[in-house]
Amino acid sequence: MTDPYAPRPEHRFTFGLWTVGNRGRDPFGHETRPPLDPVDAVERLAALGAHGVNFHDDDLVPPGSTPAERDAIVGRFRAALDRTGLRVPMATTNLFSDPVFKDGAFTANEPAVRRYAMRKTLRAMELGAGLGAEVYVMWGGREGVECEAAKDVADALDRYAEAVNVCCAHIRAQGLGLRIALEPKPNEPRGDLFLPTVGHALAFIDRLEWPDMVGLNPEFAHETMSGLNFHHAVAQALWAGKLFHVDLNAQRIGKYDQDFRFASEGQRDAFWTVRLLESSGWDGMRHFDAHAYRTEDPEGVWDFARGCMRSYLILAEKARRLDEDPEIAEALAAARTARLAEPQVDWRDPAAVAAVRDEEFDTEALAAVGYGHERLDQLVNELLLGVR
Ligand SMILES: [Mn+2]
Repeated sequence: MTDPYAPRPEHRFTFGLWTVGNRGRDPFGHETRPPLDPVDAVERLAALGAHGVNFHDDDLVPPGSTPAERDAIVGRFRAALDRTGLRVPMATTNLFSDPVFKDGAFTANEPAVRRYAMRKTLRAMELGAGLGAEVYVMWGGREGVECEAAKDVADALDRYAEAVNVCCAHIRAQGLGLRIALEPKPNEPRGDLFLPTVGHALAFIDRLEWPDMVGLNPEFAHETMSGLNFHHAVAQALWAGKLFHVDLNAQRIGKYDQDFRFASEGQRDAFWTVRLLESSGWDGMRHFDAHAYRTEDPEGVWDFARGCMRSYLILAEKARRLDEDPEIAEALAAARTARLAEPQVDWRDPAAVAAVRDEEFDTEALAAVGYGHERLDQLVNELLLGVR
C-alpha cells in the first residue's frame, strides 16, 4: 500500500542545512551530535522526498576558507544537488554568530561593522543566486538591544533600510534575480529585536527604495513567542502580496524560541496555517526552520525531518476533508462565513456613503442572531482529533 503521507518533491518541502545539521547545543549545554556533512544532508533530504535545501553562507563555506577551498566546497555541493535533483530555493547570511556582530550587523553603532555586514550579505547573495536561489531571507538576529540608552530606534531603522536598499541595488546591478524576505522576531538572542512582528516588517517595507523587491518570511515560532496568531500573520502577508517565504516549526507561547518539529505543538494553529497555504494556491516553499530535540542521535534527525513533512501532509488532508464535510458546510453557513466576502458600500459614490449614513437598523434583531461557533468549532475539533 502506498503511504498517503509520503513527501514528494512537488510538495515543495525544504530544510535549512542548519536545521538538520543542528548539533543540539543550547545555552546550557554542549553539542550532542557530530557535524553533518552538507553533502550527506542533501542526499538524506532527497531520499526522504524533500524539494530543496537552504543555507546561510557559513553553513556551507566555513568562515576563513580560502577562495580555492570555497570553490571546492561549492563544487562538491553542486554535484550532490545535480545527482539528487534537490534545489536551493532560498539563501541567507549568518549575521549573528561572529562576535563582530555583538552590537548588531546592519544596525551596529560602529559604521565599519555595518559595512562589513553589507559586504558579507552581498557576497552571500551571489553565492545563493549562483546555486539557483530566488529568495533571500534576511533575519536580523543581532539587530536589537538590551541597553536602551545605547541605541536610537529611528536611527537603527534608517540604517536597516539603508542596508536593505544596498542589497536591492546589488541584486539589480548584478542581475541576481533575488527577492528579499524579511523574517521578524520579537526577541532572542537580543533582549529586543527590531522588526519584531510581521506587522512591523510590513510597515517598514513601505519606506524602502524598492518595496516591490521586499516581502516577508513569517515564522511560526516567532509570532507565537509574542502571543500572536501565526495563521493571521501569514494571512495578512498574503493579503498584502508579501508572502515570499514561510518558516514552519512549533512553539508554545511564553517559552524560549523552541523551533520544534512542525505541528508537535500548536496543532490547531498549524492546521489553520496549512489550510490557508493550501487553499490560497500559494506556490512558495514550505520551509521547516526547526531542529531535532537535543536527545536525538544522528538517526533521530531524520525522524524529525520526516515528521515535519508528514504532519504537514496529514493536516493538508484534514483541510480537504473540512472543505468537503456537509455538516461543517452547514455550520459555516450558519456562521455566515461566506457573507464576509460581500462588499456593502461603494466609497467612491457619495450617494452610497450618504445612504448608509441614513439607513435604519433593527439592532435588537441583529443582536439576537446566534452564530453557532460552539458547534462549528467542535466539529472542526472532532475532525482534527480523528473521530470525523
Ligand atoms: Mn527562521
